[in-house]
Amino acid sequence: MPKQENNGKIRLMKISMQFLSLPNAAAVDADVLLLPVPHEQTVTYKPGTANGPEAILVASEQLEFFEEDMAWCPLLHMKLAVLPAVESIEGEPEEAFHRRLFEAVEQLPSDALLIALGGEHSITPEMLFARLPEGGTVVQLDAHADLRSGYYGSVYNHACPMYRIRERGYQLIQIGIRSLHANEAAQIESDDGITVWFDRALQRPGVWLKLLDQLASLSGPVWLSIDMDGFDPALIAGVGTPQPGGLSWHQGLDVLLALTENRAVDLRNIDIVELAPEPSQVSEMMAAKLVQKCISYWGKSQGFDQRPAQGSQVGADDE
Ligand SMILES: [Mn+2]
Repeated sequence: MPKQENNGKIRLMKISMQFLSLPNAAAVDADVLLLPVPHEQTVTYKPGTANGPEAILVASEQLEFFEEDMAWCPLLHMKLAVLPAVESIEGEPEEAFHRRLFEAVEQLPSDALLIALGGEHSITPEMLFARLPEGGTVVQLDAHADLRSGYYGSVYNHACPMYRIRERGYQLIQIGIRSLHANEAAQIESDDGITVWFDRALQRPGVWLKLLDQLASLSGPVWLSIDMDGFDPALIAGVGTPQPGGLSWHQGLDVLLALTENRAVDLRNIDIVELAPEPSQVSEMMAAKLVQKCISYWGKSQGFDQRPAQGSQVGADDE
């Protein structure tokens, strides 16, 4: 059984986790792959992101099979697999963990929708490098720019992933930013490969519409990286480094919809990171429902609703 050191406490992730309590398809047959990455090494404020993936999967037991926006049961037509978690091993150097994460993701079937569940935001770069080696655009929902070149002595810190991504030449669109270092602001200013939509500016309807226009005009491979602290902490208190302000639930869904409705965009990769479960359990429910929206919007855009009902939900008790 995998185990991990979490601020002195060893915890175990159940070997077999499920989404919506449904049986897991074989990875090679799956249309949707959920990859738990309960990695928490560089926490700077509130601990708990290592418990994020399990909390999301447990919360998913409470979701309906029917997804109301697209008015269908996505998993009646799609097969889903929750993959074995990629977890750090006690005493493992950071670099070795990130290499293992790259290798685990590199071998996954490339035509399925991958949704990685964090864990802290430091997990994004290696997964991106493995899935989109030819380049592409990263759309990042986040309170923080995450553009530091290093933090507390490590390039693998959760304050650094977008710096590492820019270093490799991926285009970057940042949405909801409201906390950054002066050096990060200077990089945004000087780097043509970064478009930033600051949270405060997005409060003006005209600016929000301009953002949606940009998403509608994108093309090519896109990685959607959702740091849950991009949302308003009044909606989701369970994040590692909360900041006031932030996107509403519906704004977040509008970003997802703009990308899945855009025929020129290839969106097969999403991460949902930095969830730190909390006593009300509202935060983990929001993340679980967001996973369901990702599956539903993407699946509908790919025409899965026209396919025979042979998905994971077949035979499941729906009462
Ligand atoms: Mn982040």
